[in-house]
Amino acid sequence: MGKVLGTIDELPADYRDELARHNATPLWPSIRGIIPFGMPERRARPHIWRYREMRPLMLRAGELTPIEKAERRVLMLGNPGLAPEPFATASIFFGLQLVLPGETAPNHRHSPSAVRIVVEGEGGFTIVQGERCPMARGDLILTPAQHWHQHEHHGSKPMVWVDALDAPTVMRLDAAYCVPGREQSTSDRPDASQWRYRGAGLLPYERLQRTGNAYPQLRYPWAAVRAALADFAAQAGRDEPVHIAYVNPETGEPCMPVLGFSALMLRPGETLAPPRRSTSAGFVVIEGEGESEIDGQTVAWSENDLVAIPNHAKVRHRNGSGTRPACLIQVDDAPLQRKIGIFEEFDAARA
Ligand code: GTQ
Ligand code: FE2
Repeated sequence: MGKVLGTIDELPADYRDELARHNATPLWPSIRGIIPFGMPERRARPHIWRYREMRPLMLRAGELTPIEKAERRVLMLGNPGLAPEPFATASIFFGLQLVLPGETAPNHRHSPSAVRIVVEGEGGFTIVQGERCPMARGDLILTPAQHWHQHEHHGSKPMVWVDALDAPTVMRLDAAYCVPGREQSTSDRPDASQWRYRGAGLLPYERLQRTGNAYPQLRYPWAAVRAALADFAAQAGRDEPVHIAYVNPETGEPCMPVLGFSALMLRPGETLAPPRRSTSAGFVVIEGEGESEIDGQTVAWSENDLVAIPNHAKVRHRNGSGTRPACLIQVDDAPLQRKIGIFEEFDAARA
C-alpha cells in the first residue's frame, strides 16, 4: 500500500506506440481504476422513477407507437450514473411495459432472463412455454433464458408491468440474442402455482425424484405472498425483518440464476437498516409509502415507484405510515454474486 505507481507518461513514446500497435496496455498506471482499494468504483447512483411521472409517458407511448412497430412497448429505466447504458444498476435492467386491451406482443425467446412484476391492470397473460400465466397486480412471472414467451391482453384497461432482466450481465458476456417464434399453442390448465405448487412445504410426490426442470413454477401470485407476509409479520419480533425470498419450490434455491427476488414488508412505523451488501438492488413499491436513505440520499416513494440501489450502498428504509404496512418487491444480484463467490454483508461496525 502507498507505493507510488508508474504513470503512462513516464513511459517512452516509442514504447507506448509499439504497445498500441500490438493491442497491449500496461496495467500498472490504471490498476487502481480496475481494482480499487477498499470499495468498488461505483458508477450507478441511488435513483427513483416515480410512477406518477412515468405513467403518462407510458400511455403516450401507447398513442405514439402501435404494438406492431414496437414488438415490446417498453420504456427502459436508465440510472443517470450509468448513461448511456439504459440500465437501472450495473446488473439490473428495469423496463416499464405497456400492453393495451386487445394487443398481443409476439412470441420469442432470448438468452437474457426476464421477470415481470405487475403494477397496473388485469386481464393480461404472459404465455411461457405453453403455460398461461394470468397477470394481476403484484404477481411475479418468470420468463427464464430461452423460454418461449408472448403477452396478450383481454381486459379493458391498460396493463403495465415492470420487466426485470439480467440483460446487463448477458450483454457484458457478448451473449445476448433473440429468436422469433410462431404463436404458441397453450394449455387450458391453470399455471403451476395454482395446483402443482399450491403452497409452501407441499410438492407433487413424484417431484421427490427431481425432474431437473430448473423452473417448475413460473408464477408467484401476489395474493399468496401478501398473505405470507401478513402472517410472518404477526409473529416476527420487531428486530426480525419481514422478508421473504422467491425460490424454486423443488430446491429452495433462488428462483432465477442471476437476479434474486424477494418481498419485504415494513410494518407500520418500522425503520429497517439491513447490513450493507456487495450486491446492487432495486425495488418496486407494491403497497404503501415511505422513504429510503441510500448512501445519505433520501428518496420518498409511494405505490408503483421504482428505486435503484447501487452496490455496497448503505440503506435505511422507513415506512411513512404509523397505521398501514408498506410492501416492496426487491430485485438484487445476490444469486450471481454468491455463485462467483463475491457476495458479502458488512456489519454495522464496518459500514
Ligand atoms: O416482454 O419479452 O423489457 O424481450 C425487454 C425485452 C421485455 C419481453 C423487455 C423483452 C421483453
Ligand atoms: Fe422477451
